[in-house]
This record gives sequence, structure tokens and C-alpha cells, in this order.
Amino acid sequence: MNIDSISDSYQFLKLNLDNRILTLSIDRPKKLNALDLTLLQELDDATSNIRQLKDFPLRGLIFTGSGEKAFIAGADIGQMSKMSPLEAEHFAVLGQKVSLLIEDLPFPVIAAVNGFALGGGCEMALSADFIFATRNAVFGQPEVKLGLIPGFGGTQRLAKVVGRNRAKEIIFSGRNLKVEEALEIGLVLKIFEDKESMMNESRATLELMSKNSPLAIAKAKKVMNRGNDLTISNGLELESEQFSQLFASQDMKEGTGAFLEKRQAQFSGK
Ligand code: DAK
Repeated sequence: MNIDSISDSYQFLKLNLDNRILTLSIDRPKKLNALDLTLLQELDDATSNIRQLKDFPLRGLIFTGSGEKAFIAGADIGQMSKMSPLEAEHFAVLGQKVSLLIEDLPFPVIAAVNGFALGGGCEMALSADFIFATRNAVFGQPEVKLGLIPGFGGTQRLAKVVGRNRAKEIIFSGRNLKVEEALEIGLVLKIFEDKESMMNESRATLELMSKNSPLAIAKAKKVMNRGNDLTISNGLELESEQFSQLFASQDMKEGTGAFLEKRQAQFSGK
């Protein structure tokens, strides 16, 4: 698959592949990267395609917004205001599907949040493994101000990341959170003074991770994501099952062998 040709086919997405790390930018700056139906369909298509890159597996994804002002300022309010309940359901199902596709990608995903991450934007960022943000980043779930509730997983994921009661306070008030508060409550992992340093650090973080076994990372991610929805005993069962499967992998043989031979491991991801 050629990333450039895919990228050219999208109106609102930009894809850039460098050393197996893909940067996916939402590119609708005139509307602060608000998610309309076309943009969501493009995200659905792109994330599905990215998942299927079996012969040329990626090692990481940086999910960001074009420009300096917004990651994603939410779902497109103008478009939503005209939707029937049936169209709204289709819209929400598509948004939830995209958030699950991003969450389930078998490699690390960083949401690099520059500026506004409101409503559906905050929810999309929550689908990543963790969030880096610039000093001007603003988070929030303002849906109740519009007579709505979060529709792309915010009622579920935000509570799991920051705790149920804190998530309730954020969702019921609809208030904006400055980046410092987002850091304090664990929504954001690290703050950067500008977009360039955030993008550089995102890449460096993924490059560091890509030195490790991609198979082990994929399994750790799967167990941790699924474990979020399981009881501790079911989570431990899943952990031991996935752990034991790795003993049939080339990566495990290479990793342990390299340690014993005092050399750098070269992982194939198999
Ligand atoms: N939708 C559509 N257009 C938006 C937008 C949005 N979410 N956010 C910004 N824009 C547009 C503005 O209308 C403006 O367009 P023009 O007037 O120039 O054509 C342009 O982007 C620049 O915005 P501003 O002029 O307003 O820029 P400011 O710097 O003054 O203000 C702002 C930036 C982010 C504070 C402000 O734009 C703002 O408050 N935006 C709305 C933020 C928001 O409320 N986001 C949450 C949206 S609700 C569901 C499915 C999904 C959802 C819920 C339910 N189900 C089906 C159940 C999700 C809901 C949401 O995400």
C-alpha cells in the first residue's frame, strides 16, 4: 500500500510515513478540524487501511491536527443541528467505530494535541494510548451545553482515565480544562511549549518503543485494553494466555537469545 496515494485521496486527512511511524493529521483548519460525516468516513477508511498493512507493519502512529489552533474542536455542530435521530445514530456509531479502530491498532498511538480538543475531539484523543499536548491545549466535553451527551465514547473512556466522579464533574459542567489541569488529573501525559517540540518528542518516544518487540507491544496493548473491561481474575487469565503464546514467537527467542549473547536484539515482529 502506498501511503502517498491514499493520502491524496482524502479531502480532510494528511498522512505522512517516515521510518514506519505514521503521522495522521486532521486537516480542516477553517472549521478548527471539526468532525463532519465526510471527515469521519475518511478516518474510518484510513484507520481500517492502516490496520491491514500486514506486509509492512507500522511501529507507531501520531494522531494530530493541522495548524496550531486545534486538534479537533468537536463534532461538526452545524451538521449535527440538522440531523434526524436516525442520522445521529449513524453518526455516533461511525464515530464510535473510528474510536475503537484507533484504540485497537496493534502498535502505540500518541494523540499529539495542539489547541482545542473539545467534545468529539477530546473523545478521539482518549482513543490513543496516551496524550501529549502543547501549552495552548484545551480539553473539555461541552456537549451538555448543546443539549447533547458525549457520543464517541466520552462517557466511558474519560471515566476510565480520570475516574468516574471527576469525569462526571467535567461532563455535567461542560467546562474547558486548561492543559495544566489536564496533566494534573492524568488526562495528559506531558506538556510541550510548542507543536514542533511535541511532534519531535512524539516521534522520539515511538522510535524508542519501536526498538522493542512489536509483537510483545501488540500483546501488552491488547491485554491492557481488554483488561480494562474485565474482572481482575479474567484479566489475569488473558494475561497468562497471551504471555504463553509469546513462547512460540521468533521475537521471544530473539529477545532472550540476544540478552544471553550480550547483543542488541533485532525483532521481526513474528
Ligand atoms: N463544529 C462546527 N464548526 C466549528 C466547531 C464545531 N465543533 N468549532 C469551531 N467551528 C468553526 C466556527 O464555527 C468557525 O467557523 P466560521 O464561522 O469561520 O465559518 C471556525 O470554526 C472558527 O471558530 P471560531 O471563530 O469560533 O474560533 P474561536 O477561536 O473564536 O473559538 C472555540 C474557538 C473552539 C472556543 C469555538 O469555536 C467553539 O466553542 N467551538 C465549539 C466547540 C464545541 O462545542 N465542541 C463540541 C462539539 S459537540 C453524538 C455524536 C457526537 C457528539 C455528541 C453526540 N451522538 C450522535 C449521540 C459529539 C458532540 C460534540 O463534539
